[in-house]
Amino acid sequence: PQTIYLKDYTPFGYTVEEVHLTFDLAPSATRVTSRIRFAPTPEAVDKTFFLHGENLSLISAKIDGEAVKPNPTDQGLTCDVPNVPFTWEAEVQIDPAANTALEGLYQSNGMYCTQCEAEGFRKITYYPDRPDVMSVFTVRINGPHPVLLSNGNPVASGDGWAEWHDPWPKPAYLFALVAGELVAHRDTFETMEGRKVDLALHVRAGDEGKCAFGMQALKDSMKWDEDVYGRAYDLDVFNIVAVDDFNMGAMENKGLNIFNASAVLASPETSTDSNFERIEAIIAHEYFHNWTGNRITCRDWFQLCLKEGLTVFRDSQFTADMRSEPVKRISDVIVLRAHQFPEDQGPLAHPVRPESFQEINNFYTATVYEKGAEVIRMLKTLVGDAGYKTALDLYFERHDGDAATIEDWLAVFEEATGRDLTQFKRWYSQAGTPRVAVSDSFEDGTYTLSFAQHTPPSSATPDPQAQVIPIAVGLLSPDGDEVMPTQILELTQDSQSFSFPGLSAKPVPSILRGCSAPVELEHTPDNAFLLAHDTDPFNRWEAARNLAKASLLGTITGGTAPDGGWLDGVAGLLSDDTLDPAYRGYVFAMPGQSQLAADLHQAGTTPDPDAIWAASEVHRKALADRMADVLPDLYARHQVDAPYAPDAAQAGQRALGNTVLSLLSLLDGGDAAQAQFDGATNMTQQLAALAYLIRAGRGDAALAQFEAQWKHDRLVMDKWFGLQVIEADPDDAADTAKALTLHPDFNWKNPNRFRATLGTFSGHHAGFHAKDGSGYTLLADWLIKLDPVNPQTTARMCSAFQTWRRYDAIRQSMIGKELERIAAAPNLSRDTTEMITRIRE
Ligand code: HT7
Ligand code: ZN
Repeated sequence: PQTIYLKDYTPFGYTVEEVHLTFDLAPSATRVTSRIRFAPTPEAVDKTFFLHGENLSLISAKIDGEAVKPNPTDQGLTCDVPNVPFTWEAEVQIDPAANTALEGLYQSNGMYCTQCEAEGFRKITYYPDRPDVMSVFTVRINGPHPVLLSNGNPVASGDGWAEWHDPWPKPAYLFALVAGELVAHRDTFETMEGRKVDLALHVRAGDEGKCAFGMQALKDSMKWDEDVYGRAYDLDVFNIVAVDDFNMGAMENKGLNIFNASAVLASPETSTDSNFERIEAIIAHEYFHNWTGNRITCRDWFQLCLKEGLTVFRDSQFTADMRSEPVKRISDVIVLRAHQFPEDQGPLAHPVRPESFQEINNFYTATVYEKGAEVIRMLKTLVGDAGYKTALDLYFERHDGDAATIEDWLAVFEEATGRDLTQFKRWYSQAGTPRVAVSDSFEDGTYTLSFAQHTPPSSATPDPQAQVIPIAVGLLSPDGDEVMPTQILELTQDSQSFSFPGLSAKPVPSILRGCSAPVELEHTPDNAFLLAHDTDPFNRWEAARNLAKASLLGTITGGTAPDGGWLDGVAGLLSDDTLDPAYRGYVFAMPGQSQLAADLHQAGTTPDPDAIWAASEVHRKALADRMADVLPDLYARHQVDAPYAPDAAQAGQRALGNTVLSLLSLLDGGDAAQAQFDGATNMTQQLAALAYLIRAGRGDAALAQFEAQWKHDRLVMDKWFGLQVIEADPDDAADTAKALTLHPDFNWKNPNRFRATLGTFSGHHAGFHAKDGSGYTLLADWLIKLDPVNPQTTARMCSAFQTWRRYDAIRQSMIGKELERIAAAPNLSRDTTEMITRIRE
């Protein structure tokens, strides 16, 4: 496959003045007619008229009304064109019913929908399918469907047709079309500019009762973007459509967002509190793209973090404002460490702004999204809230309507704040997680903190240079008082020291408060002390986590019993009613098993998945035993009497109540869980109880009951599939997943169901890494089967193998063979070929 390089960027030699598209919908023979006005760019160096096109049957092509014969290439066509403005017309035929890859125009349950990011528009018609080509689209849809939608504002409609016009120039990846039998949940929003916007959430009949929360989240997002960023919505309508078959969470098409049904439909009976929170965040994320992504888009796909990193950062600010800032920060850091750190420390490492790719779909990664958001968070920390606001205002003012770059983005910060960001830019160009070693000394009342940074070299970045690392530090006196509130230290050199004079005793430092940079610390803090006294909620949680980790690693490598200090500290916090219940839920949560494997590997020990599993079980049981006396009362005190609401306060109560129930179940054989399952009136309670019943070895009846109750509901059944896999014992996990693939409702072409079963399985650390290699074979078998049908979802799931070099020689050899088998599959997609090649490197 061809490799595309950032350094080779050249602009397209033509501007696209306007685009008219007509769709005549038919499942296997949709006709797409395009009429596009092109004008040569006078200063263009490259005047090649190349239009992308894939899987299209060209029926006819004309220039200024005259038939032409374009030259086909392997990825589109070229054509001789005049050196003056001209009108290109083409008619193509496509086959949405056969489109199982879910890119371009496809069908889901009989409904037509599109997914064009990143390069799907070229499967709809011939076009310069690149984000720096922006144009105004008018779309006519002919089809016998009651609902016919496209981007922008409705122009006119009649029986069997509708016309839409989007006045905002946009790249083709933001194009969307939906046609089907859908019902709408409607509302309105008045913008700060006084514009009335008609909002609609279009869903399949039967799903109307699951729309209210998503609609409220949309209105909250619209208001928040006005209040916090001064950004108002800019069309008369905003449509969202829920689709069952979708490769990712959702897509921000201009004025017509398309959502995976799982990312928008919610009701208390069918959705957990976590589902509600995720839906609120995704709706906000897609809505925020209207400015960061749509009004200002990316010059090329190397700049993907320009819109994704910024939009993730914005959605995390929104969630922090709507819910709890510390809890949101903790959950973001857990995700960062679980997904981005392994990526940055393994064969798939790449900079936040990659410099080359073969298949861009493979670069919608935790690095581009989550590390991209962390980079913006650091930038805000460094320039301060006021500097950030000035820079963002300038960004929107200067680049509205542009296809911009990271250079443009950094330039507005430099101009707005006067800060030189040359060194900071390395966060965009260097791969790898910096490691920061900490040492300290105390002399004559002066405390000195010394840092040394080091980023392990990788093939993506063989010679990493020092980064600008903002380290948030506070100091506590030995009796637990804060003697220095949080200060930002800027580490810019390989090694650097910072002094704090005027102290009467050696303080206890609280370092990297709020996880102020996406780095790993090499440092042994006084965790028990910080757990008891730190004023920074993030570092207090971190202290609990460090204690848990140390205790677990002791059990795994030395067989030691769970640490009493950890048990006392966590037990104390769990019962401390002055703390937010949601926060206490996180303090209890133990590090994930693959995180422990990463820590062991980092420390030079080969991780043994079975030993990690066993140590985690021992620790859970030890905590349950330690708290046995207080658990029933704690459980009773964290039941919610009020009618269900998915808000942070109730969700926190339920989270803690369920955490307590998980411990109780280890003591009572699952009696309390059975009672909760039997009496549950919402999915959060029902699903948690079901999980603990499975763990207690008495889940069969409840699973059958759950299936009978929910077999009509696709999204709930995804939970049923996933839960059985994740709660299986390591020895049974592969067999459980395999048995589920034989279930009549295992529709493997539906990405949600495939991920619920095999994606969940690859996240079952000890099950996936079973000694006999059965987990590796199972996943490889299914990836080989899925690849010809849906390369994008297959390629994403290959990342389950990215950590393979951590494990023992026998496991590595088994994984190596499976990777080889996948690589040898006939006609393997470009997506999966690139992933497997990089993982094997
Ligand atoms: N911008 C979107 C990214 C995306 C995508 C979404 C759905 C299906 C396929 C996709 N490929 C890329 C989603 C987002 O980040 O907001
Ligand atoms: Zn996004």
